Amino acid sequence: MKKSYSYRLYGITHSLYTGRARSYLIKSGIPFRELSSGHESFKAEVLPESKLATIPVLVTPEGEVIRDGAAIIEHFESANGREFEPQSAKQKIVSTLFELIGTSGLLRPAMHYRWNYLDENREFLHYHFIHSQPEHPEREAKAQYMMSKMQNAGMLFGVTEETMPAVETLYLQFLAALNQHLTEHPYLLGWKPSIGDFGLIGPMYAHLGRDPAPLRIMQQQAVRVARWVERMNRTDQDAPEFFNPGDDYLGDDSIPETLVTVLKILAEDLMPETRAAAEVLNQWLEENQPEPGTSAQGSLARRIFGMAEFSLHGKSFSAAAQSYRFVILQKMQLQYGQLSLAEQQDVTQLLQRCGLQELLTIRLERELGWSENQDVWL
Ligand SMILES: N[C@@H](CCC(=O)N[C@@H](CS)C(=O)NCC(=O)O)C(=O)O
Repeated sequence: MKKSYSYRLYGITHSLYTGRARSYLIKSGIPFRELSSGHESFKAEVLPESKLATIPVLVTPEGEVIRDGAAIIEHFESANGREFEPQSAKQKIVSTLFELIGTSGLLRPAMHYRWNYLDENREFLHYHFIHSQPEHPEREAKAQYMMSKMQNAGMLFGVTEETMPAVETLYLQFLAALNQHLTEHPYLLGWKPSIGDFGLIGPMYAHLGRDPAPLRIMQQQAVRVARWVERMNRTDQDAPEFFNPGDDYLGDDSIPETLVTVLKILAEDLMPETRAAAEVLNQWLEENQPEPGTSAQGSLARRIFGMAEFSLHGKSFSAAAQSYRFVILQKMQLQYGQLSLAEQQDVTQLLQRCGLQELLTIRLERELGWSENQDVWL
């Protein structure tokens, strides 16, 4: 019998942002068929509605076109009682924090371990890039073009000969700490995945947990993280190594010390980069005064607001400042604003311990909104 898939997910296996939406659909038990954005229908039917040529894009059985991983997840979460959003204060904020880390904070190692290890990764990447294109005479040339376009975009995240050792040290420290955290629980916040797990799986699946060189590192140095990556792409809980499993987030709004350690490491570049990116964007806003409703997000590397300059481990970094970081940060700050005073105090204390408290106050001069599948300036 032919199975019918009611949802269509336009994406590709090696795409970072597709990994977030795909994992959510899998964990939610939503039947879908994944189609490459190289399909004719992507240009003909999807693009006029999705507006930007990014993936993932979801087409619902009713024909609604939803672009952006967060919007795809929100489409289901708003209808299912927020199944994957922890309800207690600290866990809710930490979940959104990992959405920020997954969609912005880890782009640098994700790009580095894909594009600066080409001896190991080249054949694997070539397979994926060529098979994102339908068969036609220019297929090879198009694949080469896309590969060099993405490689160049990868350079914009600040990895140079000079900074590479710092990027690797930080990533390996993070990997070891996350591995340690996953000793006690199968997911970030306990026994089921959260919005934060879905954010984090973006870079950890397509790039860092799948491309040959970083996959090797993950399997050899962080087997629990490698298992979490597998787990995030299975419908069931997939935690047979835990002999007394629960089925919910941890009780009492608990944030394990092991997760605090992970966040402290991530704070090392998340904080200076976010601070510097906010300065760049605020400067751009002042100089450009975009009309309310204007699109705030171009496709990767095409809308450059400027380079965020910051230092880390004594090295100078220069990385493209992007608006998406502030889309998620704004969401986190809104969630914080809705907490009671006592809950806000709890969260502030936690973020202080992680070196992340400034995330509560760094703001752009203009808010970001969502209209017709795009992030817009309000
Ligand atoms: N904010 C979007 C970003 C999507 C995105 O940038 N996707 C990448 C692939 S992983 C893409 O389509 N890049 C092509 C381009 O920007 O031209 C989301 O979360 O879905």
